[in-house]
Amino acid sequence: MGAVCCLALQGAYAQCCSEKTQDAAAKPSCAMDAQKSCCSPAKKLMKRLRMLQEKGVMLGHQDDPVYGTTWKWDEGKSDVLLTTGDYPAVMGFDLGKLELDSKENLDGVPFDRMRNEIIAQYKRGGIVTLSWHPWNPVTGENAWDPKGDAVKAVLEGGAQQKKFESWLKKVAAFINSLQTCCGEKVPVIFRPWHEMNGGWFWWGANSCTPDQYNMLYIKTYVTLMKAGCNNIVWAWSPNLSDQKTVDLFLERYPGGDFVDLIGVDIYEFDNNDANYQKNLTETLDVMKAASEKVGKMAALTETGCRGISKKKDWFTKALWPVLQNYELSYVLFWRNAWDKPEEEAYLPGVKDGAIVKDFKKFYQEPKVLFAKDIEAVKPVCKKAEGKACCKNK
Ligand code: BMA
Repeated sequence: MGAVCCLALQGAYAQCCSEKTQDAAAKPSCAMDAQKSCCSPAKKLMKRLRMLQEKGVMLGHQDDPVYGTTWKWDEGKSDVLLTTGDYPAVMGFDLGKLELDSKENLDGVPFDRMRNEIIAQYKRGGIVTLSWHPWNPVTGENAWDPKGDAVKAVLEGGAQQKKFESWLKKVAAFINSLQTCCGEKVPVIFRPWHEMNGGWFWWGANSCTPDQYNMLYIKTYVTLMKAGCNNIVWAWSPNLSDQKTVDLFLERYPGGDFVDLIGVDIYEFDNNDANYQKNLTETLDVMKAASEKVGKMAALTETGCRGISKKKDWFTKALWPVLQNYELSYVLFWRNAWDKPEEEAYLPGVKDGAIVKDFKKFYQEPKVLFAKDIEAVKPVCKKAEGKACCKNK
């Protein structure tokens, strides 16, 4: 990072993101809650994530309660619930198109419905993670348009700076709006600017320098924290890479002040279980070393096997033998896409044959956690224990 910009951003962070300012900015409408909580919702979630990792790895699913490959928008439905009788411990949702004032995200999920599902997941004791595939602010195409030097354009002095700042405000407003009916803020794991080491997104490695990328991430952090988002656990996750070294893994790491959890995205697209296991092992080894180096928790932030409905025992024979060797916070399976069921479905639907049985077996693994396994695991966060409960962050 250019030293001046970095210092300027870190200075802005120091000025506006102290614990005091964050708590003041939160303004919970329920005075009782404000008094009771010694920590921000984000800090409580961090503490909870650490407790949960002692128990095992949480299973997550993108867009779980809003659609599957054979259904969409039904209330109370979920492929994971249908196959196992429980909801996933972690649910993922994507904010793409929020920046355009759309009522629905890029996959057709209405933002009002998303908010309700996030709150419902929180109330059942589950955890939520948010990703964001914003449109290219220069070309007006979607996130997968790497053209236009768009990162430079949104940074200080760039032609799209003002527009981009208004986008960040919309994201902040949505995240701040995640509150229960008594004004308790729902914490979320926010994972912006993911897969930055690939070349497919406008924030990807072919479209900006590491310094520019870091400034993008930090600008996002500072703007959202300034806007009072004290309910964000910040996640950062590159994609599987051919070059598996700790230094390359961390090449675009924005720094420990801005990141709480690191992750990686790894898929099996080629129906080659052995290759997936090799990639998974080698990359999780690198991530483990990276997480020790930077002192952050780690997660498998996206995964899945394309064509899962035709597999027999992928969860227990391909994934678990590798995954069980690592200490991870969660593993998030990507969406069972209603709009492209052949291409994208990563957890079984209820009628999917042999793999349903295998997924049920996976569900029985004591170290694989679903919603009911985690609901009771919550940090005690009384005022008197303020220091103790906040000290880990
Ligand atoms: C991608 C694909 C897209 C989708 C996007 C955001 O990986 O699943 O079809 O639009 O995620 O959910």
